Amino acid sequence: MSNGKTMTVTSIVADLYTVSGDGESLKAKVRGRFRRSGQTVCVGDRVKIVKERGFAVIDEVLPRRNSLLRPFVSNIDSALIVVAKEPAPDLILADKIIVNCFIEGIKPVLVYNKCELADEDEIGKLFAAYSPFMRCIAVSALERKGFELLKEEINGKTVCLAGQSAVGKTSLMNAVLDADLKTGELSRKIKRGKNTTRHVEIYSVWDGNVMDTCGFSMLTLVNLAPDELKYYYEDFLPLAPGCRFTACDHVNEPECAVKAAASAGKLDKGRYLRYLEIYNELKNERRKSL
Ligand SMILES: Nc1nc2c(ncn2[C@@H]2O[C@H](COP(=O)(O)OP(=O)(O)OP(=O)(O)O)[C@@H](O)[C@H]2O)c(=O)[nH]1
Ligand SMILES: [Mg+2]
Ligand SMILES: [Zn+2]
Repeated sequence: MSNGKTMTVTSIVADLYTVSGDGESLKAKVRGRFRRSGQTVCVGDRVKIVKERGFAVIDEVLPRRNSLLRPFVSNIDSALIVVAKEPAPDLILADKIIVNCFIEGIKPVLVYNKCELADEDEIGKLFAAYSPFMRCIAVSALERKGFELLKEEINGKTVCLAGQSAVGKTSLMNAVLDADLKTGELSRKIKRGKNTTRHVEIYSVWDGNVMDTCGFSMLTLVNLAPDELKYYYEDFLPLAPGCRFTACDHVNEPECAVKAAASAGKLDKGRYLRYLEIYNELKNERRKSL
C-alpha cells in the first residue's frame, strides 16, 4: 500500500477504525493529535492513510460533503428514517432528523417498518403528513415486504439508517443481506428498545451502501436559530408567501397562512404542532445560552 492513500471509514468499534478502498480493507488507528484538537472521525469519512511501523494510521480527514451528528455519519446521499408500529413513532425526533437532513442537503426518506403489524389506515395517516415533501415507504423485515421500494432508495447511493432503538434497522440489514447481525427485543414493560447496535458500520447492499447505526431517542438541534427553523419545513415553504409578514415564523403572528392551513386541515396539524414545540425548544435553549 502506498503512503497517503485515500480510503473510506466503514466501521468504528471503540478506537479501532476499519477503512476500505480499492477492494482492500484494513484496521487503523487515529493520530493522537486528533483527540487533542477535537478532530472527529466518523463512518463515511474519506481519510488519508499512512503506514507507520506496520500500522495503518488515519493521518487526515478530507472535507465532508455533509454530515449528521445523530447518527454520526458523513458523506451520505439519503437518510432512511426508520419508524415502526412499535416502539410508537417519536415524530418530534423524526421531524428533527428531517430538519438536520435539509440543513445538510441530505435526502430524507421515511421508512415504516413492521408494516405487517399496522393497519393500512394508520400508515396512510402518517404518510399523508410526510409524503407531500418526502418519499415514504412501508416495509417489513419479518415478512420481507416493500423491498423493491427499499431497493430504489438504496441502489446507486450511500444511505444511513436512522431512528429509535428497536424499530428494526439491523433486522432490515439482516433481511436484505441474509446476515445474522445482533438484534434486540423491546423491553416488555416500557416498550422501548435496548440500544442493541453499539457501533456504526457500512454494508454493501444491492448496488448501494447502507450504514446501520445506533438507535437514539434524544436529539438537540444545535446552531439553529428559532427563526431559521421554518426554512427547513418544505411543506410550509409554498404556503409562506401567503402570510401577512414576510418574516413570519408561523407562531403568533396575525394572518399566518401556515397556521390557517393547519387549522383548515390543508397542512398536517401534527406537523404544525410539533413545529411549535421544536420552535419553543430552540427559543428556550437560546435564552439559556445568553
Ligand atoms: N413484527 C416485526 N418485528 C420486527 C420487524 N423488524 C424487526 N422486528 C423486531 O424488532 C426488534 C428490534 O429489532 P432490531 O433490528 O434490533 O432494531 P434496531 O432498530 O436495530 O435497534 P437498535 O440497534 O437498538 O437501534 C427485534 O425483536 C426484531 O425481531 C418486522 O418487520 N416485524
Ligand atoms: Mg440495531
Ligand atoms: Zn406564517
